[in-house]
Amino acid sequence: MKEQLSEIKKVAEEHLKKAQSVDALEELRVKYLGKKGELTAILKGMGALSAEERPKIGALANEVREFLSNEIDQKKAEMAKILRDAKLKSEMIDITMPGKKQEIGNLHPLTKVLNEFTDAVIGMGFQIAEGPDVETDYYNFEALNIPKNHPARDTQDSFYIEDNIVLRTQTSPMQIRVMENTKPPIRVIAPGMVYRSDSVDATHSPIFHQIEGLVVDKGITMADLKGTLEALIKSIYGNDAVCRFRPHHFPFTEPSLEADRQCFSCGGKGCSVCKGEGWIEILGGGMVHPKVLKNCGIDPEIYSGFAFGIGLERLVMGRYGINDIRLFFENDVKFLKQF
Ligand code: 2NL
Repeated sequence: MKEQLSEIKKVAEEHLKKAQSVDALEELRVKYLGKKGELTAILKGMGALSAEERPKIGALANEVREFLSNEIDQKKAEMAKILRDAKLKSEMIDITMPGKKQEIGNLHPLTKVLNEFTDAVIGMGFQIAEGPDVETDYYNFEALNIPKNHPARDTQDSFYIEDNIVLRTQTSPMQIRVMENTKPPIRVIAPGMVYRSDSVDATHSPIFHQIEGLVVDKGITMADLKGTLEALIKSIYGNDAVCRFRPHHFPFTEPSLEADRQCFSCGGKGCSVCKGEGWIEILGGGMVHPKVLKNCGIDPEIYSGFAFGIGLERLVMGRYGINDIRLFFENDVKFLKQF
């Protein structure tokens, strides 16, 4: 039995050396130390031994049992450590590596300047009004005192969806809706896309943006219009911007004006930027025509108002020295990234 025990120990040690996994070790534990294991079988057979031999063999068997049990535990722990180390190594993050740069986009130059503009007018007490791009003939033309034979009404100049339905050619229809629904005082800005049947070149696009302003209250005069416009022009172009007003004509305002800004490039002497004029036109405006007020249910004997309209693209072009309106709509990232 002694020989049997040392044989078991020897063979078990060989097996232990060859065991390559935690599972294989567990198998060995069952094989030798389990209920039906080889060592257990010997311990069970000890009844047949003499009283003299029994304690010796018993002690030896326990020694072998202890030895194998310890060996298996130790090897298991070693393997677990190797596995854990390998896992940690494979999951290691080098925190000294430089990070991946996130490409963050930026606002379109039109959006950027429009936001600046709306900030400025909100500071002056205006509210923002937005409305449909597809309008009826009434809101786009009739209510604004644009006569039936006016060239703007021609299908050559405006995009018609149906006889009576047109893509808005200005954002004034929105302001008509505001006047219909609001008792003065009114102070609104209507920014948005407008549509005109122009052929595309460096300064014309069939789609562009307009910002219109409208103020209606008791006692509003041309002086309010001029003061507001001058403050706006300075907030857009800076405090040293010089502007002038000229008489003009629009069907929806009377009297009407256009505002020019002294050429930033030549200071008024005349150059290629201002085409020799010394001045650059930036917006149009005037006192809301009494007929337009009446169309909206506002009594022109009690109330008066002013309105103005600015082309956003032209404003942004002047601001950044952009010489082609098409750049705004081509979505070339090389262009857009610069703002
Ligand atoms: C331009 C400049 C302008 C208006 C827009 C307006 C709106 C209402 C009533 C009266 Cl609801 N006027 N808007 C006035 C003057 C000029 O835009 O060059 N337009 C062709």
